[in-house]
Amino acid sequence: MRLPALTAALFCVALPAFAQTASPGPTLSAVRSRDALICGAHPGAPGFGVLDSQGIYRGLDADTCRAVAAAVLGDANKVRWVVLSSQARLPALQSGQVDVLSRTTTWTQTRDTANGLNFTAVNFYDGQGFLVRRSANVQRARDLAGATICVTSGTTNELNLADWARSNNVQVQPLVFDQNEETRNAYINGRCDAFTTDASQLAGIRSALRVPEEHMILPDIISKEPLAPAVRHGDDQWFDIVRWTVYALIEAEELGITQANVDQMLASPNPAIRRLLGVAGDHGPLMGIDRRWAYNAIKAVGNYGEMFERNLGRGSPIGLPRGVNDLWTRGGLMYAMPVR
Ligand SMILES: N[C@@H](CCC(=O)N[C@@H](CS)C(=O)NCC(=O)O)C(=O)O
Repeated sequence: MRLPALTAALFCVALPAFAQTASPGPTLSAVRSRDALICGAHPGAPGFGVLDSQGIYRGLDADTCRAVAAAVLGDANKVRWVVLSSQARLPALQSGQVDVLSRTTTWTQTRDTANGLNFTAVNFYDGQGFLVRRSANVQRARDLAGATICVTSGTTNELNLADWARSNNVQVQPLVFDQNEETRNAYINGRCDAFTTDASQLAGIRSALRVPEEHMILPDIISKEPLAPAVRHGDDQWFDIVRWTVYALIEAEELGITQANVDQMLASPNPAIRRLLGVAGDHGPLMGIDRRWAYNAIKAVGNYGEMFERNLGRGSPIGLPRGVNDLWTRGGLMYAMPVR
């Protein structure tokens, strides 16, 4: 051990970091040279990623990509959306067709290892549920014995349905479609008794049905679906950038930084706020990006709570409670690692 390191270890003091600026890795270089982020997006999941009536792509996943574009390029509008079906999404990321996949994708061990992906940070804790017609008089999932259940292929939902049926000794008939739109239409046209996917997507699908009140989501949640933006293996710097952008939005909520007050917050004496907003420290340059990375992201999309409320919360057509997606300080699971 060199002497300064030994002294530092003995006296337990932090050594200054010498390399203050990281050089750009392959994905960051590619994003910079094309001056746009390519984001793998959902064909249409209200609240997560869907075109609005003005043709603007909206949702929590959409805003996550905007935040990354703001952090990296200083402009949240520099995103190109590539719409991907459930089947196509992982190959599109693996092959480099997209820089990031922000599309209701569950973090599983197989995807994280064999499929060559890295999940950055959970932006929504979900779980699989069932949508049924009220007229069917089904109250609980176990009442679905003998039912035909619509499900989309290339999702975690197919295996979860089989696992649930097996472990609860319930016989069901899965009806599998490649495109979510087909699954939805099959449900609407009465070809199946229930539609199963992530419960929050079901809430979005329900809200967009002709008469939402005629349908209900059963109270049973049969799986854990931690949804996270993913990047491909092999570019640690890019992995860090996407991960820390998600953390920055969560940390901003915890620190009380909002889209509206972020400019005043630049003058805050709070060291954690100063570091996050790039007033102190080199936290952006340590990832090869601007020191105002988090400021730019928050200014563009707001903090995590604002993103949640706008896209999915009580005031939105989806109407979800924060639940487990609340901050850890309020009993939820949202816990950002510290920027320091
Ligand atoms: N979180 C689950 C499911 C997410 C998902 O992609 N759900 C389907 C069913 S709602 C979907 O969005 N499909 C769109 C499509 O393939 O058109 C996963 O990662 O597999």
